[in-house]
Amino acid sequence: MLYHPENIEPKWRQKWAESDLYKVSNDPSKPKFYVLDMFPYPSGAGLHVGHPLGYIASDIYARFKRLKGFNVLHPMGFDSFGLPAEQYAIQTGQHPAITTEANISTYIAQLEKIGFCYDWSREVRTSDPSYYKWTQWIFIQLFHHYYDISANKALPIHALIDHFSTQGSQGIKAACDDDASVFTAAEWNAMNETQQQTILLEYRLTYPNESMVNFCPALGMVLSNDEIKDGVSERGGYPIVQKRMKQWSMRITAYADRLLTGLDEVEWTESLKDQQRNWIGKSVGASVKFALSDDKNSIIEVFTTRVDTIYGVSFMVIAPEHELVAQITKPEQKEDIEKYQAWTASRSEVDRMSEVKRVTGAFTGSYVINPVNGEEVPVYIADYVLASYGTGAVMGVPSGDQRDWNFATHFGLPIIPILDAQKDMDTQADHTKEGLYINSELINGMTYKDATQKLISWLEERGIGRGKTQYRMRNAIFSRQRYWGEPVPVYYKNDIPYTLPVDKLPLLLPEVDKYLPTETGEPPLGRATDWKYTVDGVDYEYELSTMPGWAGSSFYWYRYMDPTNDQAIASQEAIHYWQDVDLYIGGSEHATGHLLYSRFWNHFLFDLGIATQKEYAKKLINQGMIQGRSLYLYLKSTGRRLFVDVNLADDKDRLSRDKYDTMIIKDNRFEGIDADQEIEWQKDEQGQVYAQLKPEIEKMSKRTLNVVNPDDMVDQYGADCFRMYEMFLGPIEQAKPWDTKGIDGVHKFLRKYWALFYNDGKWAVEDTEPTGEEFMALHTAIKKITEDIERFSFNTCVSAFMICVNELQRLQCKKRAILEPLTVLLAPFAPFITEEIFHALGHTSSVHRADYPICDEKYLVKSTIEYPICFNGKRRESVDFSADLNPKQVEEAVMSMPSVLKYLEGKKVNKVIVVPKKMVNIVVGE
Ligand code: ANZ
Repeated sequence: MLYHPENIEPKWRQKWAESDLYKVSNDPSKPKFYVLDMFPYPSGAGLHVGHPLGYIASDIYARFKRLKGFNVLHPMGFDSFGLPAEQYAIQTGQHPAITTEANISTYIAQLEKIGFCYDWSREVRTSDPSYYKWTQWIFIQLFHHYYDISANKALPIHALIDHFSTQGSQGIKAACDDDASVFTAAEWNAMNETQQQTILLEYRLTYPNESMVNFCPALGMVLSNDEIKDGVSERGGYPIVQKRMKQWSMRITAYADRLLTGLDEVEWTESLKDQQRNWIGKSVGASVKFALSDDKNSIIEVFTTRVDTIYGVSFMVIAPEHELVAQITKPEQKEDIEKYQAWTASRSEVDRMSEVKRVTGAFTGSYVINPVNGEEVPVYIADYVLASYGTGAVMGVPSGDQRDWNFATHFGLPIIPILDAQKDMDTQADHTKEGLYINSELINGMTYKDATQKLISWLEERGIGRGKTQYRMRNAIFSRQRYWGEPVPVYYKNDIPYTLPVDKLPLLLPEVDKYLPTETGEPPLGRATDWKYTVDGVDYEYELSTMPGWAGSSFYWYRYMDPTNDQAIASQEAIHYWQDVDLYIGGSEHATGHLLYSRFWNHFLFDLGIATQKEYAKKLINQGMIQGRSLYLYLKSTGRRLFVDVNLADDKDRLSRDKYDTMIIKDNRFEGIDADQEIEWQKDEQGQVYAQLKPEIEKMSKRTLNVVNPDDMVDQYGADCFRMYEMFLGPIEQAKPWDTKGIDGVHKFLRKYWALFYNDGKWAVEDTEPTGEEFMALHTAIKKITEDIERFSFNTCVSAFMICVNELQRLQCKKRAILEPLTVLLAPFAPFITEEIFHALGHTSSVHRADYPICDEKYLVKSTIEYPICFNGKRRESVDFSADLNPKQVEEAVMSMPSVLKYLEGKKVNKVIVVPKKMVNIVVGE
C-alpha cells in the first residue's frame, strides 16, 4: 500500500470532529498548560502560507504537552472587528457582519485542513455581542476606577469621592490630568453634579478629552504615529491633518511603572522587552522653573534629566508650539519667529526627532533667569524640542549635551565647562557624569549623585523645582470614528458622559443606512435612527465613536477559559485553574501595540481581583515572517513597475503591451523564461528591450500578488507534509522566504516512514525483539526531538526524524517495539499519517491520546566498539567487540582470531597492547 494523504486526511479530520477528540474540559485533576496563538483578523484574502507558521509551532507544542499528560488549552478565535470589512462595506453596501462571517468560514476551513488540535467549542469572536458585552463591561469598570498611587493599584472611584468630600483635592496621590483641579472639601460639597463629574473625569482610568490627533479625512479616522508612513496613512496613502478632537483616552500611563517592572517577570526576548521599555520611556529627572527677566510672574518650566548641569545653562529652547511663544516674542523678532513656526508646522514629529546635523531655530528676544545663579539666558524656539514631551521646554547646556553644543556653536552662545574633567578640553560637549563640579557654586567639588540630590532639594525647598519622573508613553486614544467596532457604552447628560448599567449590556451596534460619517461629520453611528438611551421617558444621546481594534484583543485569553459564560468574563474557577498563558506565539509587529495594551488591561483586571497573575503571558515567541517571492515587471517606456501574479494561470492574450497591469504568470515561468533569474525579457519590433522581469523577496501580501495559499500546498502534498515543511524551513523566530524547492524532501521522508511498515505493499510489522542498533536509532531520536521541542527548535526535530527513519530503513527494521513509539513521537508533527498507522498497528484509540515515549539512556551507549587491529602500529583489520569486554578479554579474543593467528605464523609476539575502547597493537619480532 502506498502513502496517499488525500485518502487519509479527510477521514481523520471527520473522525476527530465526530469524537470531539480535541475537546478540552477544565479538569483540575490534571496539570494545566495553556498554549495561545495571537488570534487573526479574518481578512478577505484568507490565510497565506506565512500565517500558519506560528500556529503549526504552537500546535506541535500543544500536542506534545498533551501526550506528556497535561490538560492543554489550545484555542483559536477571531479578532473580527476592523477596518477592511468596513472599507468593503463602504464600497459594496454589504454589512460588515456578513463579510466577516464569510471570511471566518474560509479561515476555519483553511485551518481545519492543516489539522490543528483546536477545541472549536471554545472559539471566540470579538465582534460577537456575547463577547463584546465583556469588552464594554471592562470599559465601564475602567470608567469607575482611578489609580491610587499610594495603594499602587486601581481603586473604585467612590474612594476618591469620599476623599474629596472630606478633604478636597488635598493629599490625593492619584494618576490624573496634569492640570487637575485644586479645591477644598467645602468647595467640592457645594458643587453641582456636572461640576463634580467634570472633576472626576480628570482621574477616571478612561475619560474623554480634547487632544491634537492625526486625522485622516479620507479614512475618516484618527491614526496613531505608527500608522503613518512618510506623512501619509500607511493604509491607502491618504493625507493626514492635525486636528483637535474629543477622544476617549485610556490612562495607561498610570500603569507605566508596573508595565516596566512586570517585564522582569516574563520570559520574552530581550529585544522585545527593550522595545517595550523604550516605548514606555521612563526618564528620571527634575522640572525647574525659570522666570522671564522682564516679567517675573511668567514662568517657563523645563524638564531635565541632568539637573546637575544647571550651572552650564547658556540658553533656553522652547517648542515652536509652546503656549508662551506669542507672549514672549519681542516685536522685532516677530517676523522671524512666525516664519520659523510656519516651517515647523510642515514637519512631522519623526523628521524633527531624527534631524541631527542641521541646526535651526529662532530667537524670541526674551531672556529667562537661571534660578541657581541669577544669570540671564536667551530664549529660542527650535523644532528639536517637542511640545508633547516633558514641559516642551529645555535648558540648553552646551557642555553637557551634543545637540545643545551644536546649537550654541551655531548661534554663538557661551559654552561653560562644569566638570573638572572638562577644564582642559576646548569646547566639545561631554555627556559624562564623571568628574567633580566646577563653576557651580552650590555643588562645586561634588560627584554626580550628590550634586543631583543637593540641587533637587535646594529647588524643592524654594518651590522652584522638583524631582520628576517623565514617561515618553502617552495615554492611549481609545475612540475611532468608525462603524465596525464595539459601541462605547456611554450616554451623555448635560455633556457629561455616564456609563450604561451593566445589566443593559451588550449595547448592540445599531443598523445604519451607510457606513460613512454623517453630513455633519458625526461618526457613522450618528446615522442610526431611534438610537437613544431612554431613562424615565427622557432620551439621551449615545457616544457615537466605537472602540479601537485593540479593545477586543486585550483580554481574549480569559474568554477561551469559559467562552459561554454570560455572568462574568470567565468564572473564577476557570481562571484559577488556567491562570495564565504558558506559551504565547505571535508576530513581532505586536511588540508595542497589543502586547502593551493587553498587559495594561491585565494589570487592571488583576487589581479588580479577576486575574490571578499580573502578567498573563509567561513565555512569548515571535515567529519570523515568511516572505513571498514577488515578480515585478519593469516597463522601460514609462518607468512603471507592475506586480506580476505568481499564482494565476497563464494567459497569453493579456500580453499585449498596453495590458500589463493584469499580466499573469504560471509556475514562475513565462514563455519558457525562468523567473528565478533576473532577465531581459520583452523586445519590441526594433529589438529594443521594453520590459524586464525581476523577482524580489518581500512580505507576503495580497497587494504584491505574491501570496501562496496553504490550501494548494495541502491539496498537493497533504497537511502532514505542509506542517513539517513549514517547520523545516528554519528556526521559528527567523524570517525566511517561502520556497517550495525542498518540499519534495519532506514528502519523501513521509513516504519512507510509511514504507517502514510495509514489505512489497503488504503490512509487515513484526513483534520480535529489536537489536541494539534499532533501539539506539529510536532512543537517539526520542532524546534529541524531545529536547528540541522543549527549546522550540522545530526545524532540527524534522532533521532528527529524517535521520532516524533513514537509519531504520537501512536496518530494515519492521519491529513494533521501535515503530510504535516512533509513531507517537511523530504524532505532534504529522497528526494524520501517524493516526492512520497507529490504527493499523491495532489500536482503537487515538495516537493523540497515547503516552509520550520515554528515552532510555541505556540504549544510547554503543553496545559494541570497533577495535582496529595493528601489527607494529600498522592497521591490518578491525573487529567489533562487545563494549563490556575488559582489556584482558579483548586480548584473548584477538589472539584467538584465525586471521591474527595466520598472520603471526612464524613470528614472535613481543607484546600485545590493548588501549581500552580504542585499539589493539601487537608488537612482533622475527
Ligand atoms: C539639560 C541637559 C543637560 C539634558 C545634559 C540632557 C543632557 P530623555 O532621557 O529622553 O527623557 N528634553 C527635555 N524635554 C524635551 C523636549 N520636549 N524635546 C526635546 N528634548 C527635551 O531626555 C530628557 C532630556 O532631553 C532633558 O534633559 C532635556 O535636555 C531634553 F547634559 O536638560 B536635558
